[in-house]
Amino acid sequence: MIDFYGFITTMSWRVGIALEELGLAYRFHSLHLGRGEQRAPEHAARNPMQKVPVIVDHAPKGGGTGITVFESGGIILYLAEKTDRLIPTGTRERAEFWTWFFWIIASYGQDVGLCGAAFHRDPRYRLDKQTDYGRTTYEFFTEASIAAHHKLDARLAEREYVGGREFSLADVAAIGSTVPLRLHGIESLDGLPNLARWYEQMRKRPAVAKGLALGRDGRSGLPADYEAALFDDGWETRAKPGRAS
Ligand SMILES: N[C@@H](CCC(=O)N[C@@H](CS)C(=O)NCC(=O)O)C(=O)O
Repeated sequence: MIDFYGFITTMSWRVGIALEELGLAYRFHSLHLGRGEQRAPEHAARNPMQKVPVIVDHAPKGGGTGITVFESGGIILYLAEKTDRLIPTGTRERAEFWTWFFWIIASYGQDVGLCGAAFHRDPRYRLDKQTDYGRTTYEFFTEASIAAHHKLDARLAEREYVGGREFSLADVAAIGSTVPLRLHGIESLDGLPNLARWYEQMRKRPAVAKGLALGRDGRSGLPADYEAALFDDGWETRAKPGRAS
């Protein structure tokens, strides 16, 4: 059994989706970030960064005492290794996979996440767009996010999936960050056809839907329109019939 500590955030979605894709048994514990539950001493003991997501695996491969892992990229790699799934075999396939997996973790996820966190949720980063500084910074983050989505679209023009020819952990890592696209400067996927195709494919996966639903219990305290944008509610109405397989 795995204890999973998370909230309705892009990094937590990565972990929920990975657990569901891999069919692992877990218990979800929602830590309300707005109420500061991530800073409680028992959580700080699991993650000195006082953030989510975190997992505690009580039945690790090879036995022994429980293993605690934080950092979404590290957690999902741990889970993939535990099950020997979602990472390709073969030197070339793995090299391609690692390249794109770490681009998602270190570049795409950061560029889009900063854009969302900076201007839509975290009061520490809520800048005054009326000032020159606020406007310039807002534009900087939004442009970086839009550019990252275009790079992902270009990648998906050459391969069906982010990490290569097969569905992999790179897709799991990416979809969590892509869902709140309306908060990340992407009003429409019309100019991003490859990303649109992949996005619809991912959203139709049952494990993705289950992972996204974790902790969405109506108690987030977020404004309803913000929460709807966070989950990109109504994405189906944008989907073009027959595009995603
Ligand atoms: N690089 C970390 C980022 C974790 C992170 O920033 N978590 C945020 C939510 S997405 C959090 O817990 N914030 C609470 C806080 O900073 O107080 C990961 O990928 O897990």
